[in-house]
Amino acid sequence: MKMSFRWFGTSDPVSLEYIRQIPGMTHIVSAIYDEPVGEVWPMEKILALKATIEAAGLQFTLVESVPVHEDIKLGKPTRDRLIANYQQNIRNLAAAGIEVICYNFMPVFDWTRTTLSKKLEDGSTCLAFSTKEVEEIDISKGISLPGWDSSYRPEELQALLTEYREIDEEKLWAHLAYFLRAIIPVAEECGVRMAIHPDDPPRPIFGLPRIVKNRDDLARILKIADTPANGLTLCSGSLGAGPQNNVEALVREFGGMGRIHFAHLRNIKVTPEGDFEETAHLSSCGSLDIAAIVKAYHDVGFDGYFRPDHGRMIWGETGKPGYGLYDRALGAVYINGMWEALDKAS
Ligand code: DNO
Repeated sequence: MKMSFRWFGTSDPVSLEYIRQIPGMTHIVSAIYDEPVGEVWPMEKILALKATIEAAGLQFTLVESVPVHEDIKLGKPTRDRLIANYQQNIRNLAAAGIEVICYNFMPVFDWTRTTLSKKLEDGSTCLAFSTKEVEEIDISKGISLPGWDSSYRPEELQALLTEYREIDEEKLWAHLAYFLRAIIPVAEECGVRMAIHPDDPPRPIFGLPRIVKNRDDLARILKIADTPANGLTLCSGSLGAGPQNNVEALVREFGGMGRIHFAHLRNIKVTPEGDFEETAHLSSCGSLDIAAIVKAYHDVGFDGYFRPDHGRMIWGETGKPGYGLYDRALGAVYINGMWEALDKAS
C-alpha cells in the first residue's frame, strides 16, 4: 500500500513541505488545473508539476482527475476529437511516470454537497448533503450550491441540462462503453491503470442519469474491458452514502480481483434517507467501519494507492473545505497505524 495526499498545486494553502511531514506520506495526487476540459495537457506543465513535487521529497505517480468532456458523456459527434485528446493525455502522463489516472463519468455535476461548513458538536465543521435541500432547488432558476463551480453560465447550464433530457441510463452506458473501448487499449499500451470514481452521492440527482452507484454497476464497468487497465477508484464515502452498498464487501470482491487501483478513505454519518455528514475517519465516529474496510484491503493484499479523503476543518484551520491539512493528516496516520498493526499481526 502506498499513502498519498491530494494537493491542488501551487495555489493550495497546504504546502508540500507540511504534507511531507505526515508520518508515512510518500505520494502526491494532483492534476493540471488551468487547462480547459477536453484539451491536451502540455508536457511542460506535467513535468513542471512533477519537478515541484519531487523537489519536496514526494512522488508523483497518480493523477486525479483527467476530466471527461460532457460531449463524450452525451455521445456527440465532437467526441472523437475529445477522446483522441484524452488518449494523448494518457500517453503524456505515462511518459511522465504516471501509473494511475482517476476520473469520473458523472453528468454535469461532480460531487455534490448542500453545505460545506456544517457545525459538528465538537465545534469542527464538515461537508454535508441533504436530499430535501437538493430536491427543493429549482434548476430552471439556476443552481446555487456551495462548491458548485460557476464554470457554466446559467444559460449554458440550461442548454446542457436540456441535452441530457435525451440521455437515459442505457444511453449513458453506451457512451461510457464507447469511451472505454477507445481509451483502455491506449492505457494498456503505456502501462497506465485507469480508475473510475463512483458517483457522489450514488444516486441520480437533478434528473440526470448516474451509472456508477453500486456493486452491479462496478462489475458491469469492469466487464466492458476486462483488463487491469480498466479499474476502480473505490471511494468509501461516495459508495457508503448508498444504503445499497457494503463497502467492505466491495473491497473484498473487486480488490480480490486486483481491480482497485486507488482507495479513497473517509467516514460519513448517514441517515436511512441517504443524507450524510462527513466525520473523522475512525470507525467509532461514523456509520462506516473504516477499520473493517482497511482490514479487507490488507486481507486481499492491496498494493495500490490510498488517500485519506475529505477531512473536517479542525483546530481553527481555514482553507479549501474538506481539503485542509489537519484532519486529513490524522486520517492518513490512523490508516497507516492500522496497516502497520495488520502487517505486524500477520
Ligand atoms: C471530491 C472528489 C471528486 C473526485 C472526482 C474524481 O472531493 O472526491 O471531485 O476527485 O470525482 O474524478
